Amino acid sequence: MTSERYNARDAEPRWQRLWDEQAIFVSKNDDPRPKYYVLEMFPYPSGRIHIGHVRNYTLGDVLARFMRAKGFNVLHPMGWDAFGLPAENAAIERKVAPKAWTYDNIAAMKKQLRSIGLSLDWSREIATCDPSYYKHQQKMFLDFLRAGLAEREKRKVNWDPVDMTVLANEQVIDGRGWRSGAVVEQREMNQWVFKITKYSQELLSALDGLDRWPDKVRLMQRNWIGRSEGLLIRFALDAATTPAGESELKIFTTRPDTLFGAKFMAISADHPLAQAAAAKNPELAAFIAEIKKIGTAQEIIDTAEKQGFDTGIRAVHPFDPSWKLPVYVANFVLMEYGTGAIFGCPAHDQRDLDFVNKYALGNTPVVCPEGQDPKSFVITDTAYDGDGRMINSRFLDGMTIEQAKEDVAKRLETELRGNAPVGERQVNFRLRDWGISRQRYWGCPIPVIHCPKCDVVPVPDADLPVKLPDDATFDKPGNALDHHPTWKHVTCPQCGGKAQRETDTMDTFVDSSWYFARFTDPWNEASPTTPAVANRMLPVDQYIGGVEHAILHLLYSRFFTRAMKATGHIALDEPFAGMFTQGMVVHETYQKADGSYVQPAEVKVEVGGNGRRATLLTTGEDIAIGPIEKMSKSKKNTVDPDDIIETYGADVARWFMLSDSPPDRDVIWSDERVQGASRFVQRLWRLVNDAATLGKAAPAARPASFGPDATVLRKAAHGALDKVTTGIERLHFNVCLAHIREFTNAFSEVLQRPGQPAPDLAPDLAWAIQEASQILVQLFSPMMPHLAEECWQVLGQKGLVSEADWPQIERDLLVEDSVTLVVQVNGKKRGEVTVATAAQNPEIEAAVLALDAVKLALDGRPVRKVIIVPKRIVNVVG
Ligand code: ANZ
Ligand code: ZN
Repeated sequence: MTSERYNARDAEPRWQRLWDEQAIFVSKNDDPRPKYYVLEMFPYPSGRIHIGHVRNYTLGDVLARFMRAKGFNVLHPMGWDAFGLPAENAAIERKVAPKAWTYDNIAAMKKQLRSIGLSLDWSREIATCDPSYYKHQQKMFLDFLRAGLAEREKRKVNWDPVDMTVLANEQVIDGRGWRSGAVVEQREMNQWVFKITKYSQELLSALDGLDRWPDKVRLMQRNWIGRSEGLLIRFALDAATTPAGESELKIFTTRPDTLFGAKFMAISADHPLAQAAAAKNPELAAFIAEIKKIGTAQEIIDTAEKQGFDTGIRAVHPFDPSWKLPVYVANFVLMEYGTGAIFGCPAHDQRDLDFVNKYALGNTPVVCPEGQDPKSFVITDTAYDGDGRMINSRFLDGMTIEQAKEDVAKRLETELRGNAPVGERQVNFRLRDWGISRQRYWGCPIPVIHCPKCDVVPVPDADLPVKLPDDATFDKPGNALDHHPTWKHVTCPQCGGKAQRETDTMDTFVDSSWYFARFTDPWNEASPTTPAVANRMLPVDQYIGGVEHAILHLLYSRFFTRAMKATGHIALDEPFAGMFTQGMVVHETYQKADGSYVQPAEVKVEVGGNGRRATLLTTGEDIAIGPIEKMSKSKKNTVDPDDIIETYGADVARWFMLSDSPPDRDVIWSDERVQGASRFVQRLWRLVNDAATLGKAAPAARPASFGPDATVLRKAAHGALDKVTTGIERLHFNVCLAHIREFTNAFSEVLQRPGQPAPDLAPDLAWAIQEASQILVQLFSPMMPHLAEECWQVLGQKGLVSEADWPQIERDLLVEDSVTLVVQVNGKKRGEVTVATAAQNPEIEAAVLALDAVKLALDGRPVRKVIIVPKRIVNVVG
């Protein structure tokens, strides 16, 4: 028996080296076994692994190791999402080249990842900033261009005049650039877009088949795609009131039933009619300039105060030529959705109601909730968007909303003006085409050339990759590719004349939209994928990552897979068969009296009579313990994975991450609990060592029969094996860990029974101990692989536990031999009774009547009847 402590610091690097040398996690594409592809979202090489990464990769690693043991050809690769703005910022602030900065970070983080003991196939490592990767991305861009899936389009963009770049909506904060603080302008610019909207319906419909995705993620995608069924209506305009004799205004509505509640029309500031009216009306022009300042971000538009300007133009109600509606330019109507024009029905739309209340246009309810008296039903501040019957609506009165929608659609569809119908059913999607142009250096160059004669000319395939220049400078704002003295100047591949390269690079979301496919054959230099291999290894069976990527990254990847299919690189639609979104790692915050934050490592927390109290280690001053929040640099509530691994070892960090909460929930980092995990490691180590010594007495052959002690142990072992197996399959890792602890307790109990010194240990028990210790080690090996390897050796096993087959469950041992029944007296629950499964009714009856609770409840009355519902309830009638 050992008294030595398990030394993680010695053991962990040793096993990591061995796994590496023997290349046991490298998967071969020609492996005949069934494949299983586990993927965690690849990291951005910021320079350091954070604790969220440790959680993400540990979750994936448990599954990868388990599936390997189950006999699958597991693909578990890792790479780097390596393009992006931080590298350029480092270049500006620290004068290091983005490439050098990125590769230094990759080296540092790779070392950190190795220290976690992940079962990764590093032979497939890719970095998206490497020309050997982005070359293929450029090839696919050209394929998409030829297939009509990429286009150049004039778009309204957020332009930061100081940083001289286009900003994403998320980078515009209160109308200003997130870095420069400059007021953002709206500009029309030529942008490259991917035609994701060609797949709107398909991307929506296919969500139904993704049954191993979280419902909330599917819902988020559904809402983002935003399908609406409605009616396109051509309103006639009173030509006398229009700026240039315009005669109609097209609107899109999902509520044609509410037409009789219309109070106004509203058009977007970018609508041609608004522009035409503004040309003749300086006040309107000024109003338009003002409202355009708030940017294109949806949230801002949704929350901004509703504002409008009456253009003087009048529209005619489609069911009543004498009914005129004023046409406003309004800040809440977007040009990019529907037709950029609406009719407003304030009683049943909150935005419209806010609007009429501001401009005193009134409202008329046209839908009355069931059970309300139409005469007294009024709307003041809250629009009613629920169900009901039509009122104040002439021929629609009394209909349901659905009936009214149908009636209006039928009437307007068949009514002609000119020779076109006034109404037309239409399906609209919120989803917009994906603008991928970024005016940045550190991204994948878009492989086209602009020629004054030939216009846009694709770079010939043979000239790929279009490589980034290594000698860009970052001493002035704007795009370093554009400033570069020579890079963009080229000859046109078509006419041989002077031409210029495109200096926009691709949105970094493009890089991450196909890396999972590249991993299947990263060695192919000629094409992005080897279709036969990609089709066999994909889809990813289990993808794991943060919910912050639930919309864009996953949607773009789903689009890209379809676009790759359309261009012959792949033959499937959905890249991720299973998706799992993990929770965050959160931690208490600590603040000094002056409000400044201090790090957990600087604080001592004690538990005393008045609860927990914190003091600063250096000065002893009191520290306020603040709320538990997501780990962030600004709140300083971070823990450094390196420190944790250095102090406790990777296995402890892994075990802790898995143990405390379900993987999809947040986990609260707690030093006390990490120490608990550390104690458990030592406990397992002692238990396995003790068991190894006792197990030596086991006979080579399996005993013909087992006594009671051996049977108890074997049941505990196989019960745990069964539960942990299904637990891992369902990703209920915290539950698995609880079962492993339970089994450990049961095992220790058996070993601590007195009177069993090793020499006269019964052979059947010795055999059961040996079996149980092997099962135990295998059960925790996916979570704590280093400790498991060390224990595996102690048990005298040949080879690596990382390569061992998952143990076989003996189902006979899972049959419960006792059942627990609920005991009632006169129908009221009074207790429970546990009896042998085989017990007959008289035996059960006797056990029940012997219960104190039953005697008490009967209170001396005689028993009239005992009703037994097998395996469930016993009811005593008295
Ligand atoms: C009249 C109406 C009455 C409307 C009512 C709603 C409620 P979803 O479901 O998102 O498709 N709309 C149409 N185009 C718009 C635009 N470019 N900018 C802002 N709003 C626009 O929303 C469709 C509804 O949003 C349409 O139906 C229209 O207002 C508005 F009681 O028409 B509705
Ligand atoms: Zn040319």
